[in-house]
Amino acid sequence: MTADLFDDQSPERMAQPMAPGAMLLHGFALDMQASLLAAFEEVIAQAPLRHLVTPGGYTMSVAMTNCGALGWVSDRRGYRYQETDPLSGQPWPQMPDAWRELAVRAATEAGYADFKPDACLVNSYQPGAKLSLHQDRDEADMAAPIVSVSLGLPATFLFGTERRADKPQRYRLLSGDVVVWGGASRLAYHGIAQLPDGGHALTARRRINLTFRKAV
Ligand code: MD3
Ligand code: FE
Repeated sequence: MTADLFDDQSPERMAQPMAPGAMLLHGFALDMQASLLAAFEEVIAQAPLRHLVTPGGYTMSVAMTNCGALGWVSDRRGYRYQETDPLSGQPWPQMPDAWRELAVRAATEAGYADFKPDACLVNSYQPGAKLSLHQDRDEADMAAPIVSVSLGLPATFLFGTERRADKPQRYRLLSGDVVVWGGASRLAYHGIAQLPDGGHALTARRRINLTFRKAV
């Protein structure tokens, strides 16, 4: 038994290819969870979590907010990125440096050099919340990947293909997992299955997901 068994080749820190262009970095953010969550509290103090309404008139079960130069919003008029929080009319909170640095490191690890995220969509799931299968196609530059960081309660991630009808694969995402989606996976349909009840030492009855994007 040697110490290097527990370095970055150990199962806890394994890089798992999910599909061409998509990489699951198990536990990549494990040792940063507490500081990431402290910054989360600062972000939501400035731009509170809220349940957006879809263009079709449904209220989303996932609560959302943003930080960075741009934020993703939905309302009866459509989906878009904008520079201000519609609740306050003010710019979104700054993206915490530690968040941006983590996202850039993960993108680099997955083979995407020079990732320059300008938006971070923050999703908060309580038990019962889900995110139906969808594509992320509101970003201008589809060459840039999306990086997601999972914190708190585990979730089942549904990962399909570019065709909505294809049956999605299921992956368990745990607190501290980071996923990078780009290339051939950038326009894959994906979603989160309804969150089961549970408790987590750091987030209680909640799953937080940070998604880093290059919106413009
Ligand atoms: C795969 N969020 O915010 S993150 C979203 O866990 C979103 O909150 C989910 O889907 C969550 O849009 C999943 C993972 C994710 C984000 C973007 C993707 C997966 C993706 C874009 C293309 C393919
Ligand atoms: Fe998405």
